[in-house]
Amino acid sequence: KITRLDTNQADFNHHLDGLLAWEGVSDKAVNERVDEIIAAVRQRGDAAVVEYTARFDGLDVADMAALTLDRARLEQALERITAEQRQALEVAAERVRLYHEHQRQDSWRYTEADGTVLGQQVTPLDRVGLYVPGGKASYPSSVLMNAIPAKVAGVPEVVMVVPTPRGEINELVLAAACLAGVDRVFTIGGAQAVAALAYGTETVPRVDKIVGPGNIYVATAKRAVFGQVGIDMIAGPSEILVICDGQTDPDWIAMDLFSQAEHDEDAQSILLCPDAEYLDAVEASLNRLLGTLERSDMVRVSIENRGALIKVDSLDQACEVANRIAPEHLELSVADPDAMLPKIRHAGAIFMGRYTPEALGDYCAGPNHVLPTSGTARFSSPLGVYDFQKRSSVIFCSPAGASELARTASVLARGESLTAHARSAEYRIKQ
Ligand code: HSO
Ligand code: ZN
Repeated sequence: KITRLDTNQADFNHHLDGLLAWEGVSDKAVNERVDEIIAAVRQRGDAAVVEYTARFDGLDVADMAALTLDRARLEQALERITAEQRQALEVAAERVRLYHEHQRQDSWRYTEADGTVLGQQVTPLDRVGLYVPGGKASYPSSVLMNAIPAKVAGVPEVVMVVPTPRGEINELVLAAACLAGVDRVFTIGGAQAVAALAYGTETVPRVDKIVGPGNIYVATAKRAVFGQVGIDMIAGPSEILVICDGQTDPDWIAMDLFSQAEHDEDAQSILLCPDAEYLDAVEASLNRLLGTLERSDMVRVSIENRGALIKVDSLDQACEVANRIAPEHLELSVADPDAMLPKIRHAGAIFMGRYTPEALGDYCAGPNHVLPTSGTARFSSPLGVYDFQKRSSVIFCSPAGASELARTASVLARGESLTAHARSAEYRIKQ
């Protein structure tokens, strides 16, 4: 049974907090294992990666060459999938590319009256590593969402790692990598793959940033190598919050809630609506449709443990609750979503109206599906081109400008007792 709440019940805030609570996993035993693996890869490079791959993925190969796929192999994957799958991947890739083109930041500069030029130079990262999980959570759509923004940013080399337990390769993942412009793939995974990307081995090139989701070993390894390389956010379980005015087909809303629940037993699906009878109708739809799902066992756990149907007083109040939750995905399944939009301050992605289920955004609308989870939409943004670009400040003083600035710098430097700073500036003062 799904949790039912009402914002008017006395202990509502307490219940909501309990529902939202989610501990970012950090496990001492896992930390130790991961540190060991990272140390081994740093010391012994390829040999350690090959050993761990044999042990964890049951892949007995002689060397890293056997775990390397080049562009030709990726193109082969495009030939192996069905024409329908290829076309769908192509449509998605193109739409994601077009959307992200809008995010590209350009360098800028301006010139002051005395001729001094100030600006910002934007450059892409040199090399990015993309982690793709193996097994059930190996999503071709995530390959597109991670690799395309990097390529749009102008990253010359995107290196992907994906574990292939017992040699099982997901051709759709490779085909997506091909379309997204991934340059090289290594069929390795786990903490050993993260370590190889962070420090480099004889075969795996050292990258500047590692992105992409993974299990607890991967997340722990990413945390451990942060600083040596950049990382994206460490994602928590997926979440959806739906605000409905009570006029959308309840089956549609039920399935939208299920679509998050089927990702993970810890995934969270919540519905806010001012109409209690409508909540009854959605609950009936949930109960009727649950058994028809492929992953009904997982969905049931997720819905029963972390799902909720919440009666609110008004759509305005729903917006307030939404801002408190700061959900990863927010559906505004209402007649006039544009009127509500200005009231939403914290959400990773906002899906407007009855015809914009999250699933369309997950695959092919265009915006990124890598979004801030667990309330972090309060301070962070979807993965984007800007995550693969960095900025350098540019300062070009004219002689006249330097002379003026030096007077200010000199005073401040002497105030800090840094006389070399002061004298360095003073040399530029025109006598
Ligand atoms: N909803 C997931 C993304 C995804 N959905 C991939 C399907 N495939 C991110 O929250
Ligand atoms: Zn999804």
